[in-house]
Amino acid sequence: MVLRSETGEVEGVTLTKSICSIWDQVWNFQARPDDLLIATYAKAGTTWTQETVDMIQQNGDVEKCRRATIAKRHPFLEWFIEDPLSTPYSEKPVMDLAEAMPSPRTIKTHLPVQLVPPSFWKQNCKVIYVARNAKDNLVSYYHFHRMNKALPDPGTWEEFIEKFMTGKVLWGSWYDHVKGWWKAKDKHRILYLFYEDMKENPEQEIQKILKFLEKDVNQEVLNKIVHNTSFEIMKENPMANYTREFQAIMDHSISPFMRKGAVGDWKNHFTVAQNKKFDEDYKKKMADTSLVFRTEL
Ligand code: PPS
Repeated sequence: MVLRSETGEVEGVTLTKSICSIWDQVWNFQARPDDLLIATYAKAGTTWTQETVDMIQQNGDVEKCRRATIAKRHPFLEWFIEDPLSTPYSEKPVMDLAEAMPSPRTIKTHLPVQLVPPSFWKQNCKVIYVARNAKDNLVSYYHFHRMNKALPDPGTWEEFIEKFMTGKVLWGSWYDHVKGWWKAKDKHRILYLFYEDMKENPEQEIQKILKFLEKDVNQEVLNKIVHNTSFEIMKENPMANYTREFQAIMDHSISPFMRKGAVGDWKNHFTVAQNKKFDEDYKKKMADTSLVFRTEL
């Protein structure tokens, strides 16, 4: 039986107790110059971007991309992975895996920019950041908390909206996260992408990633990447849809990891009153940024 995680804080940012317990190790992680970091607020399109990047790195070879699950292909910096040698269920830091991995590595993180291990900046690593509009991000996060027992209990939908607005959720405030990374892109090698753009015009966004990674593919390969990173294909891909591992903690019958993959699903969740309150609060929290999101296409 897996218990829901307790939380702690690092510099005011809510993280799981487990992450807090290995924080020194996370902070001192040694990045390499050719590491690529994929950074997101949780549920903003991480897995989608990971699969896209891997398809690019493997030059569109689907079989190569299915060599391992997405969690094994790209270590999740601050997280834990099931220890296959242990019964009952136990976990070990993913970092152990990352450290043993040959270069070039692609690493996933949900850390806000100020908590990214300094070695990534020292090594001038490239980072792809993906942001998703707050309302869809919140809806996706709520359903993920319901199905993933490694996360704290979300409470009711109403309660979860409140937690999200106050930033008392894992990886902290969505508002600070997207704004912090937006600012950082002027100082570091960061490609800042939006989930909504990826949905509207995947080919165009893949082209941006190609350019950023200084890679080139022909039109046939590009078409293949667009096809294989579509929601419909990824939903059925066991190497990308999280059905191959974390079975003790993720219950896809409550809500699948690949849930809807849409822009605007928030409309099916927010009441008129909730929406009004959220918008008013949003305006205040986002008044100090030039960052603009689309909540529908
Ligand atoms: S995690 O756990 O933080 O790594 O989750 P993450 O991958 O960031 O986000 C999961 C949401 O992304 C949707 N998704 C996609 N949308 C469109 N196209 C593709 N290919 C795709 N792959 C994953 C996934 O369905 C989750 O969103 P929701 O809204 O819950 O469906």
